[in-house]
Amino acid sequence: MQAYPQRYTVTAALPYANGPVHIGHLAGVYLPADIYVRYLRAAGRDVKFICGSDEHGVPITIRAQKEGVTPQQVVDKYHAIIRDSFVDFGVSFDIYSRTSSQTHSEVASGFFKKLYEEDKFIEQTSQQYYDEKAEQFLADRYIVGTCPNCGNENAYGDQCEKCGSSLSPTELINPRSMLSGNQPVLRETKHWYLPLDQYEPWLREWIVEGHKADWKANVYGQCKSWIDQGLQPRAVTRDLDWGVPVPVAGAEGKVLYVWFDAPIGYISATKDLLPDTWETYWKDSGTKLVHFIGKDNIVFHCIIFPAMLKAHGDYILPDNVPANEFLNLEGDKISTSRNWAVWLHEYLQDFPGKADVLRYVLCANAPETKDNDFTWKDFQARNNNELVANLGNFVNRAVVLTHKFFAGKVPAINGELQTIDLEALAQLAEFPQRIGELIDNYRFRDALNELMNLTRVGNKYLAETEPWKLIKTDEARTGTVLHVALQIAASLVTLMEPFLPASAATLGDMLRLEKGSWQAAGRPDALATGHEIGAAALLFEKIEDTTVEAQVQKLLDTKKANELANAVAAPAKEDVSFDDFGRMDLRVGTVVAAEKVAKTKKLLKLTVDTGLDQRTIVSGIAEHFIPEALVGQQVLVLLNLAPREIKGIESQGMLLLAENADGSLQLMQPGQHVQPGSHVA
Ligand code: B3M
Ligand code: ZN
Repeated sequence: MQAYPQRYTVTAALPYANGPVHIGHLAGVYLPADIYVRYLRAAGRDVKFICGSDEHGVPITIRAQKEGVTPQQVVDKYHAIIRDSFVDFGVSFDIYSRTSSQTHSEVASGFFKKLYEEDKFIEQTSQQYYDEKAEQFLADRYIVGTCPNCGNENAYGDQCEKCGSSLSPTELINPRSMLSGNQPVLRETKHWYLPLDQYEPWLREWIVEGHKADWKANVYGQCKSWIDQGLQPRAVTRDLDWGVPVPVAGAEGKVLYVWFDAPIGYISATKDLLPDTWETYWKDSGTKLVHFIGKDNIVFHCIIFPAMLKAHGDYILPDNVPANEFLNLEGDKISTSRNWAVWLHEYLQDFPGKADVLRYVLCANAPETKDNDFTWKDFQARNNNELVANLGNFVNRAVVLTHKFFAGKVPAINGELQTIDLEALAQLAEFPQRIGELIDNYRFRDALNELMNLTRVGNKYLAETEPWKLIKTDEARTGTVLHVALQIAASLVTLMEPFLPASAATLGDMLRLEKGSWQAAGRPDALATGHEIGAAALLFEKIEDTTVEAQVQKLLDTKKANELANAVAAPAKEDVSFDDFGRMDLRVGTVVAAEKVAKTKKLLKLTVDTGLDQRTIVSGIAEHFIPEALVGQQVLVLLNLAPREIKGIESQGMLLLAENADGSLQLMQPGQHVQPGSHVA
């Protein structure tokens, strides 16, 4: 028997409460964490699953400014949306707390104070960017400029999102303030720094020597390269008015850096959950601490937070940090600002009751070792070919046939089991351990694939024994077959649950079976002979082409909206004199007739009442306007454009139109009815 830790503390990155959560968050962090925890619980281990909203820091205050509300209103709004999404997707936290809580402020403050009193920080006055107009120091994301490494003009003061390099504000070329757009000036300010350089030898030993074998290659690799580059002291305070105040005299107007306070949020949330026993989950060496995060958070969880814990001295260190890579969406990086995402709350509006389908697809295609792509085609294919045709089909056949041939009661085994039965049961017996080991090793995709292999075993067994035919010749043997098939189905109630909790519960109802322990899941006697099962229900249903096409269209619309929003206006033309302009005779006219010009795609022939006359104007707008709809419309006309012949028609003027970046056209019209012939100037 393998020795397991006495208990587990499992954390999932605290999402910033500055926006809803999307499929990238779920695939990268919350789903693997939830699968892990649900499995541990089923295996009878003592585990606490901790999360909450990260409600401090510049991402929140910037959002507040954008929405014109207070930071508190921002976090209240998004905390609720995020919390509900997690509930809806079955992410089974033991607590979902928030860093604006009283407990958190006490714990974070106390943590800082202890380090401060024990002289673990360096105090340093330095020059930092200050916005004179906004009268504020510019922390992190309040400052943007050109990345010195890749030339990205919109790099942040702490990080370039294009090339991923970590920056300090003074490295930016042409820095500008996010508040006023002005060029900031340097001013002196005092801050406290965690001297990471002093922890370098220890970190090297702990990570490079200690965790080379058991941490994921992507995580280990990032840590090693950080350490190899040499660690610098890192400021843990900021000049901001939103956050946990620095609990030291002379630090007015300063708060803890969000990346100092947020990971302590794991501790304070545990304290909220277990006011009396939280310390065992953080200080007892029998506890295994595991952080689930996305790859952009690796340095904070593997280097900075461990150094903080080490400096404090009372705490255990993470045993593992199984960070995932990124999930892309239809070939493009998921982006909140570009609205290039599938938002969890919106998904459930479009696919009510189908949280498990998304869980399945995101786990089957999880970015465990490299960035991966989510596409709606793949979503549909996995649902239809794997969930419906494999898992759902197996369960459905076993349950429906039991109702049909044996009045919904588990039939007895009649006579000796045959080789084919024994083989199926022997295979069944191996799955719990096989799937469990993969989950224990953070290999969730492989674990899910094994679960599907078990349903393949079930389907193959039914395909080979053909109970639907066998019943005509041998009812007793048919009973044996369905008995065996039902045992496989019964094991799924437990083995599916970490991945597909809602469907596992539905299957449990169908079989009238409570989920059991992980270890017992492969046994051949989960359902006793004579046990009456419940009605068959559909676990999964086919997703049609039109449904996924609508989702793809939604993304295309987003792309188009982004292009329009980002379109740059064409450069200005050369100056013209007032006299030149004055020579143009611009008038208001009314369209009195309109028709397509025969044998052309683009041309319309319009008759316009100009107040002086009724004249013909040929205009290349046939792809944008229906002729009938133009009749009666007022338009602006350049009257004295020299007449020219177009397709044999003399055009005597020109209509004024505005052209959008996407090429669509809009008539220029007076806001109210104007007498035809009125001058425009
Ligand atoms: N809120 C960053 C993020 O959402 C941050 C994680 C904190 S975990 C302590 O990516
Ligand atoms: Zn860059």
